[in-house]
Amino acid sequence: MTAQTLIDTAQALVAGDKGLLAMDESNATCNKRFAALNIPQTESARRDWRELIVTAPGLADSISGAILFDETIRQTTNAGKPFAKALADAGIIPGIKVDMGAKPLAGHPGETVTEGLDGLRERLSEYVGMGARFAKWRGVIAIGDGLPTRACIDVNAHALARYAALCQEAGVVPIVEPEVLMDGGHSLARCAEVTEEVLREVFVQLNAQGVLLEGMLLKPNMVLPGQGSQTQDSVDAVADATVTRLLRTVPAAVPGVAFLSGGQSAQLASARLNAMNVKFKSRMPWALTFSFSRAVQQPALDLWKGQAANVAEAQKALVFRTGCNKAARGGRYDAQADAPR
Ligand code: 5MM
Repeated sequence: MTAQTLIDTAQALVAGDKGLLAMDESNATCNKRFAALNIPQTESARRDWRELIVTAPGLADSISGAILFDETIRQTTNAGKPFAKALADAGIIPGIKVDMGAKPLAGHPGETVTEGLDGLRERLSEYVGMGARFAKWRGVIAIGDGLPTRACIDVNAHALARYAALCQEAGVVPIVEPEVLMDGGHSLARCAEVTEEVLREVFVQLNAQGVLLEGMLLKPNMVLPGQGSQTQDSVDAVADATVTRLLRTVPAAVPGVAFLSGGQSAQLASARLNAMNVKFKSRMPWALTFSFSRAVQQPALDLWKGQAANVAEAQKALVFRTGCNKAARGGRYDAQADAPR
């Protein structure tokens, strides 16, 4: 596998004002979202939901790649076509979440380290055989009293870099996702400080492991005040803080930065992405796009409710949201025309 293959895939994932669709919820997370809407928490219901997404008419107009979960990449449409093939046939690059989840970090209460490096080389080879061309691994950093610790930042950055190197060895573009959580009452400034420290360490480790920066994508959090903070800063303040920290830490060789949504409302996530692209387009060396899960899926899930009769309406809502984010990437999102926040 040549470096050029990695570069070509990474470029294709950020081409044409499109973004990525994160549909890689583990069964536990997917079931939690279903339970809130009284949708049965079964493999069959999860398959139905993923079929609704993958077959949504027009999805490929705004989505370049979709991240699947292990269960999903082994499932098929009702017509018997593997989901990865259905995506590829629609012009969407199939990807796969390969981490095995964030587990308690020994000796560090309230912190986690993401596991899944053991056997990853073999798993990547199997996923490549199923059509995956890119992958994702999420490290989780919490802000709190005395948190995050350096130990937590270091182990998660190290694991992200080892994962990324293994992906590139397999010809798979790694999406490197260090998520600083928005849980808590911290300020925007504190999130900015932690996000910068985390990103700095992630790129130290990526360089130490020899990861080809041109053949990867970064999936960070936006810099936000904690959900419980009294002060909820303006869209412009979030845009300024986020891009300032990214410009300080993310090398220009990285082709794209694709945000996670992290629990923001669908409309705020779009408005903030739009503001960044409006204000900073000429200063950013990388494409600035989206890799949202909740901020694109939730409105559609609320409409679907597990009912076949609601599929078409839910698909429209999903494609409407991905379209809003495509517009935001191009700095053309019309917040007034979108639903109230
Ligand atoms: C889809 O959720 C992913 C994590 O799932 P698990 O916790 O079940 O393993 C997550 O990595 C997601 O891809 C990103 O955080 C983006 O999702 P949001 O909802 O933050 O945009």
